[in-house]
Amino acid sequence: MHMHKFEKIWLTFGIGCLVVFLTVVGVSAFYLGNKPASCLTTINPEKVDTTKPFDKPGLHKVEGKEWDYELVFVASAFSYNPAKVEVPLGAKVKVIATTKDVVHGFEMAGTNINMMLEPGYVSEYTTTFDKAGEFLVVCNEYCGTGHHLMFSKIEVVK
Ligand SMILES: [Cu+2]
Repeated sequence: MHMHKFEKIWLTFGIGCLVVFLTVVGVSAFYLGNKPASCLTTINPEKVDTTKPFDKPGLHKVEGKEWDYELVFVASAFSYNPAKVEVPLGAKVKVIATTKDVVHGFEMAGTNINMMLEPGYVSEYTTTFDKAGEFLVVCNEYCGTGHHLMFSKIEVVK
C-alpha cells in the first residue's frame, strides 16, 4: 500500500500526541494519585450520624487549620441539620456536608456556594463569610415530594 508522505507525517503526529496525552493522564492518575474532587472523601451513608464530624452538625471553632470554623451540615429528605445557624461576619469557614439518603443540593442563595451532596461522599467548600445578613440554603436537586420544603438558614452576624 502506498501512503503519501504528508499522510505519514500526519499519522505519526496524531499517534505521537495520543501517546503523550495518555502518558500525562496515566502519570497524573496512577503515580501522582490525582482524582476528581468529589471522590476525595467517602463516608458510609448508613453511619453518617455516628461518623465524625457529622455526629455534631453545626458550627465549630477549629485551631491550627487554614480556616477558623467548620460548618457541618447533614442533609436528608426533607431537611438540613442544623435548620438554622449563626456565623460570625468575616469568618473563614469550611463548609462540610453530606447526605444520609438520596442526592440533595446545597445552594446558599446569593453566594457562589453551590454543591451537590451525594450519598457516600463528603462535599466541602472553604469560603469567607464577608457579607452580613440572612442567607437561605436550598436544595436544588429534586429529591422527592418534600423537595420544595427543604431549606436551612445561615445568619451572618457582626
Ligand atoms: Cu431536594
